[in-house]
Amino acid sequence: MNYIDSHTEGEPTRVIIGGGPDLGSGPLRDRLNRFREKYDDARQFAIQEPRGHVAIVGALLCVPEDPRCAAGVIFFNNTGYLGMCGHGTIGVAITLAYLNRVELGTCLLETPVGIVKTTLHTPNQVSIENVPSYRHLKQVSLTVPGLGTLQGDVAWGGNWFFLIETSPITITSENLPHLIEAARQVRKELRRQGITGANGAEIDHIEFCQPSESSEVNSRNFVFCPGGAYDRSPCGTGTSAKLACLAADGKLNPGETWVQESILGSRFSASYRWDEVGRVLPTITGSAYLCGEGRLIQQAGDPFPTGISTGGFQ
Ligand code: PYC
Repeated sequence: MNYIDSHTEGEPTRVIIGGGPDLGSGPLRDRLNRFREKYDDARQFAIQEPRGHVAIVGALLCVPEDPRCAAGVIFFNNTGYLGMCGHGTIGVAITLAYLNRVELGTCLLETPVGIVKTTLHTPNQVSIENVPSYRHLKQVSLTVPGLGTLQGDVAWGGNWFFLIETSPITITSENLPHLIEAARQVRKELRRQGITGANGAEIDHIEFCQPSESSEVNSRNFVFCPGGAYDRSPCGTGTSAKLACLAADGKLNPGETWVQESILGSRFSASYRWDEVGRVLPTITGSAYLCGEGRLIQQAGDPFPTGISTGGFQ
């Protein structure tokens, strides 16, 4: 399996450019289901230790169904599949440019949850116009053992998020173990109390926010991902969900810039426009850098042919 690695504002993406499963044709959502049902070994092989690690998001390039798109892409991680991935889309865009499959300027990418417009400003800096995003539930009260009662919004930004405006724990790298544990407890309580996204969808990403120390930044976040990793970047889909909440509260106007900082201090700048049915169309700008290229192999007799599962880490 051939891959190219990059990181977007610190968050890794592994683009599978050859030797991945052949998922056939048809809507990407169906191909994602085929990936999950028939070829999950390939996901594990590409992402799990020792070939990968918990923080990598994989991106399988596919032939798009819509001929306007430069590529189709299915995102996955150490425990499963993602509808969309903002940092990953930025990583895919710079990888396609490196492969000379796209030029600087605008191109479309097809994902299982819709078409995403990407604009390569330079070989490293990319804007993406994400799928329509919206707030589903406002200020849900959630009592979490050890943390008390927290208020959070449920919003869609290409994945489902529970967003807590005032983080229960200060967002610093030193506090990572506490932040991870707190987010895990929040997710557990959401599941236990049956709080979901639309149509019963599981809320699998938790986002804590707090003001930034920098006057150029609007907010700092910590995002806990489904497989137990935290996002090193400010999270593209998480920033989209955040914009949807700000827009719904009238706290950010269309076209105004919102600078979102990650726990590492890396930044996305973001803005939105309304779509025709009152959802926000977020544009997220960030930078990605290539950091590896290679071939994953499996030797006969390997006792861990598809790697080591970190599923229990949740
Ligand atoms: O950037 O959307 C994102 C993302 C989702 C999970 C990790 N990164």
